[in-house]
Amino acid sequence: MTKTYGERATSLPNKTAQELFTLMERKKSNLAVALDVTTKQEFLDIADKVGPYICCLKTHIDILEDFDQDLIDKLKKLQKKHDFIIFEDRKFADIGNTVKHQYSKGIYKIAEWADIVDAHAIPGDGIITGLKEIGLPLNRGLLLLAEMSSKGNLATGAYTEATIEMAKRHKDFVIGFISGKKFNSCEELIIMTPGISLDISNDDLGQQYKTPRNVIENGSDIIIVGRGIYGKGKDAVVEAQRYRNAGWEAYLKKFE
Ligand code: S5P
Repeated sequence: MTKTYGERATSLPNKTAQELFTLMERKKSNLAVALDVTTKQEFLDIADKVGPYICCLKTHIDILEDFDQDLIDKLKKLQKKHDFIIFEDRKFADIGNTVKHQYSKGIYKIAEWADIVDAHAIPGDGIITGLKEIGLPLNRGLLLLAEMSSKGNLATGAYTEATIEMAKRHKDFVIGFISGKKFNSCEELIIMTPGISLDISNDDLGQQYKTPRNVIENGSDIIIVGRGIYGKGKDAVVEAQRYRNAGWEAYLKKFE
């Protein structure tokens, strides 16, 4: 039988994962916004607008041209105001010792403010062990990229299978996957899916889009939407509501 987000929250070992599923149920939202803008002003403005409708704000902190500590302070205030999880989409991909530093040091100090980060499985288990040393004491969570949305990507077949096995060996810290579908052998893990649009099927740089309905039917838990919400000529509030409703209706359909 399909479990609700709230029911699943109680059985998850990781605190961030529990919090995420609890707040999804509370806010009735499975929408994550991918906030890929390059100035602080735009970033904070859109985050404040979409905040009421999202369960998660996904960042690429290194694309901001005027990044500073004030941005992080303001982001944390918005997180308190609107109640969402912060996911820094850093896509770590190096040996354990290097990713440990990338996660905790440098100018971004990601571990201090991001509840969730993600990593490629390509370096092997050491990448998880390294990130875990920093993240687990802070109750953070990690997603592995088991699949990608872009045309011609190599995260398929045996690579995807090996990524799933790697996640299963680190269930205290790995809370789920970036992928387009649920995997049978680990149904409790969270599936977050990018490449979502209600209007178009691709961009001109290899991105491929599916609808919220498509991916939630395939077992996705959270839809990640970027330009569909704040792209040129869009009203971010209107679009956030539209995607939030589409995501939530697709989720409710599973119980009919
Ligand atoms: O396979 C992937 C994985 C990720 S995390 N494909 C993706 O598009 N992403 C991210 O999702 C990407 O980095 C971007 O931040 C977001 C999609 O943005 P959109 O504007 O195409 O919706």
